[in-house]
Amino acid sequence: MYAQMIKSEATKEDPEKLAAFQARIDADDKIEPKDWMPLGYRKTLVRQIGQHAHSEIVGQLPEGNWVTRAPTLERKAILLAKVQDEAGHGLYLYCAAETLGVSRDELTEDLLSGKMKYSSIFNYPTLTWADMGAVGWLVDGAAIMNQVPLQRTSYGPYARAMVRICKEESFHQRQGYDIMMKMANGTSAQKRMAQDALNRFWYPALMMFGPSDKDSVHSEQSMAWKIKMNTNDELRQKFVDQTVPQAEYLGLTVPDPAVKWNDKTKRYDFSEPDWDEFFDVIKGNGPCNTERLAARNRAWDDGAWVRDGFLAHARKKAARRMAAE
Ligand code: FAQ
Repeated sequence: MYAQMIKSEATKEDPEKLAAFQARIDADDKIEPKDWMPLGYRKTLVRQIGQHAHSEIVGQLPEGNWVTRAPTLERKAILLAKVQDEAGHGLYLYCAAETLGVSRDELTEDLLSGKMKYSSIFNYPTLTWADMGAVGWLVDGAAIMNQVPLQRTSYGPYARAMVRICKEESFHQRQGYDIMMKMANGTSAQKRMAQDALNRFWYPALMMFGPSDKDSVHSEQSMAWKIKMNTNDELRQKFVDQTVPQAEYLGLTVPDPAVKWNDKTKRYDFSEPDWDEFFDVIKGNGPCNTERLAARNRAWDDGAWVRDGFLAHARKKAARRMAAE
């Protein structure tokens, strides 16, 4: 249905309509589902919101891996709540995408077939309990850095979904930092685990913001449409500036000898991630890509009986209603 809609809309767009649309964006008007919008705007939103939703859903897997092995009942309850929040975020985002004319089933099919992307970060493994701290602190920390500005994004349903998501993400980040505090101030073995988790998650967290600005394909147009509010490099720098002092407070070392406060720029200097690794991961060759997609495909197949049951029930109800009319 989405493909058909794109086809039928893919005629030359009226320059007057385009100019009026851009004027609304420039005036910080919110665009709502029934408003006219350029095809490219709609497509970009479906891509970005869809990828974001998939990231929330696939993002449950690395932490779900530790729910049964959390060290205390309290930690287990907190982690469980966090993972459930991520599922909720996925649902708000799929709903926002649906307002653009794409169905959740279509988006899910594109995730399961590998056609649509999800965040690179979730293709890295979570090897120890300290990784739960690093994920909350760094991964949710990077997610918030990106998503707080998206509360002002031009598409109304996306901006509104983001408000609630950001509130929950900030709790997630704090719970991650709390785990790191506990471990960094624990036994020397625990501190080593915390440092090891920081070592492994630092660069993948920096990659979450996307390729460097010179290699970003969509930033310029997405920023003109206020689908993105900042460039990838701007947000990455803000994240480094916020996170380095937090690592120092923990007594941990960021695994980059080039990290240094720059008095002239009033920012931290740091090394770029390995972009070859990033592009390889988003092509499907990261350490856990196969495992993650297999897990989501299994969940979809295992849930078929629930979907079939609901559909059969809905059909039966509709048939009864028609017979009564
Ligand atoms: N991973 O031209 P750009 C979370 C792709 S939520 C994979 O710069 P754009 C919560 C990009 O799609 C994390 N692919 O792209 C949580 C494009 O390829 P395409 C998700 C990436 O869209 C925490 C190509 O590279 N957050 O973590 C990545 O303008 C803990 C060129 O890049 C969002 O989705 C990447 N990291 O900027 C859950 C936020 N970066 O599509 C569980 C919304 C780039 O042409 C546990 N999204 N690519 O084939 C955005 O802000 C943007 O989409 C960016 C990328 C900034 C991610």
